[in-house]
Amino acid sequence: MKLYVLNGPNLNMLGIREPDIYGRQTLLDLENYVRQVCEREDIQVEIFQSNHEGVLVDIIQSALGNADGIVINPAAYTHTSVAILDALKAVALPAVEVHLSDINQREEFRRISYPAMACMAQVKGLGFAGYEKAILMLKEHIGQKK
Ligand code: CA2
Repeated sequence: MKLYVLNGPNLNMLGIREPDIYGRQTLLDLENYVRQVCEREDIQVEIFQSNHEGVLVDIIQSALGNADGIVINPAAYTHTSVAILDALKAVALPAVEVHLSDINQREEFRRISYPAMACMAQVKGLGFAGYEKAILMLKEHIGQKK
């Protein structure tokens, strides 16, 4: 089983700014956490971060034939990107959307998610543990289908 884990714009700033919302750990810490979870669960993983919508679309498209599922934190593109929604629909792989913060408890504009419309679940407000939850959900889902 192989998963793609994608992080969207500004998540490379983790641990550098806004620690009250996003904590003090860095993107590298998050990537190491995800690798550790996947190793424990015997899952292959490729991890990406981009600040560019088109690059995220390209990565999602490249998952077709290369991955069994996608964990995605589209960051701010969550609330704007029909392109990311369409890419997820196009590849039709099982996907779970993750947010470090609880987007329902923040500004009104963060309540809408376009990519979530193509995802089997949305996990929010659990910090790094949300990525573990998403990985385990996908493992169970994909395992059932194989
Ligand atoms: O809670 C999440 O994971 C978000 O996807 C994070 C996005 C935000 O736009 C979404 O509404 C919710 C923002 C990522 C920016 O991350 C930063 C980290 C440190 C400093 C500044 C930004």
